[in-house]
Amino acid sequence: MTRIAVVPGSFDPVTLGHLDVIERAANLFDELHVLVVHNPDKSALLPIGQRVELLETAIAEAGLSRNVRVASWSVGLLVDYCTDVGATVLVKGIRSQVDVAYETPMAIVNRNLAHVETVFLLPDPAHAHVSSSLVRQVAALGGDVSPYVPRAVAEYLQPTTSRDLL
Ligand code: COD
Repeated sequence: MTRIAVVPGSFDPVTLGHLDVIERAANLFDELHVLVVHNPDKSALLPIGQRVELLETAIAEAGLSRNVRVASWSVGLLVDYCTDVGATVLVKGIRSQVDVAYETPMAIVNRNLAHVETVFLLPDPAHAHVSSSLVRQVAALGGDVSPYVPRAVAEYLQPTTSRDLL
């Protein structure tokens, strides 16, 4: 049986923390779908299409394209996407008790709705403090985001700075 999992997120933008979770999940499952979902609780920086493009580039550059694909989802429940593609597992990264409190009710509801299990992965300590909101804030204030994001994201957010480093 092919084990298919989904890593959902806002990915606004994708960070090295996300990429670490994607890489480790790709080693656990036969097929991994990285799904860009609009989170109505957050104000967006990048359009969904741009987030997908940056994820595709970052995943290709990390050598993960063999069993990882990127998609977006804007209609209906997250578990509807899982059912559509035959995925039985959602993978989420857990950085803190705040993430546990946010993710636990969703994990229970998703199991009740569609028998989709949620697997929590602990972060690499090197990236545990990284979040998209931190990256958006550093970028907005003119700081260097390259320690926190894949190359393509740094170049997209700060093209001049990235060129200067070459
Ligand atoms: N290290 C490890 N993991 C990380 C890191 C890091 N540095 N940064 C982020 N993560 C994890 C997050 O904990 C999360 O699991 C994932 O990566 C994505 O993070 P974000 O910030 O890009 O995305 P979120 O938190 O805004 O998630 C958006 C979702 C839409 C995925 C979420 O809100 C969700 O699951 N919604 C459910 C929609 C639904 O169907 N609801 C009804 C039933 S519950």
